[in-house]
Amino acid sequence: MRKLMTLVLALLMIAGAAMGLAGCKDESKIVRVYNWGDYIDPDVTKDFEKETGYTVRYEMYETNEDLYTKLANSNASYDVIFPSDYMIERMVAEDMLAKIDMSHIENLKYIDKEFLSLGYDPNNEYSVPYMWGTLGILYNTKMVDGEIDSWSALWDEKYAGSIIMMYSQRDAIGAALKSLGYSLNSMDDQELQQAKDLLIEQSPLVLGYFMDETKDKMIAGEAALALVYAGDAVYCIDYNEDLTYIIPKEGSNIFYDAMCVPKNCKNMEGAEAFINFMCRPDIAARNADYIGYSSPSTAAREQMEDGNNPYAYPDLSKYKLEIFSTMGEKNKLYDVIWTEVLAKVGE
Ligand code: N2P
Repeated sequence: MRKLMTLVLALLMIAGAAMGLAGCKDESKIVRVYNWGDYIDPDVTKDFEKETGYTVRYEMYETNEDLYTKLANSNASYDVIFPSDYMIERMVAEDMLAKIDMSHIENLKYIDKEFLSLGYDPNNEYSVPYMWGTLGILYNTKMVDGEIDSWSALWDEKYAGSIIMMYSQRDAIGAALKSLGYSLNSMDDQELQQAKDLLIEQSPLVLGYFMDETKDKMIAGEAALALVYAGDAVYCIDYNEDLTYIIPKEGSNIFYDAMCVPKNCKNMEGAEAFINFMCRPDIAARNADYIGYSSPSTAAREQMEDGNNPYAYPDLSKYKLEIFSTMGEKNKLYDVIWTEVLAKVGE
């Protein structure tokens, strides 16, 4: 009996050791990536794993503010994140990002110079451009009377229940500010108050505030108009030819999303390998073709099926476009306005 028990114990120990080995991967071979939803060709991460031997742990967020909150208020650690311009500016100011050794990003040479050293990272130390785009209105030409060219369409009572707003505070408040003729970066309390009132006034007309679900709803014809990023418009128009996209005449936002490394990353080498891979023209081309957003790499665009899509690559000189900058002291006011607006939509 004792012999049998010794054997069982020995077997248990071997099994335990094997499980331990399987459960505990070499940390230096793991790259933790935190990206927006629907913002990559999933096969690209698989190819990265095959080519480099790294394992990608991939998680997604919906907005810049969700990303910020996760990083600022939890112990979560990621190696690569994808904030937009104004959020990069805020994270640099709050010492949340690590400098990237750009000499390790060999494929940075394929990124067009005009996308480097922009205002949010003037010395090009913290960010590597990923995608860019504009904010505008996607609408269904069969559900809307005539052509639309103004933000006011999102406040038109004719379309009550058929208007989708974006679940993103800067974009929603930005659309309201622009339709009032103000800057997207207004720090004026009264202007911000008016923008809030305008969103509250609009709330009975709104089908909902959505992010990635907007695409399915617009493709299915469930709403007539939606506040979207151009990349999502490109994706939807591909599936439903009744849809079209405009940048309103009052002006709008142009955004730049880039790859960054949080200060508490655990694998800088893996982060650099991932970022470098994403800049390789064939990989950048596959990503941009898959998601519909605009690539900052001419070398990638030359390899794309949709590298000259008119909605993704408009003549920018025709539009009044502003880049978001961080709000500093006014970030709290934005949060308050946002909570009040969302509470009204739920009513
Ligand atoms: C993709 C979101 C893209 C982010 N679902 C635009 N800044």
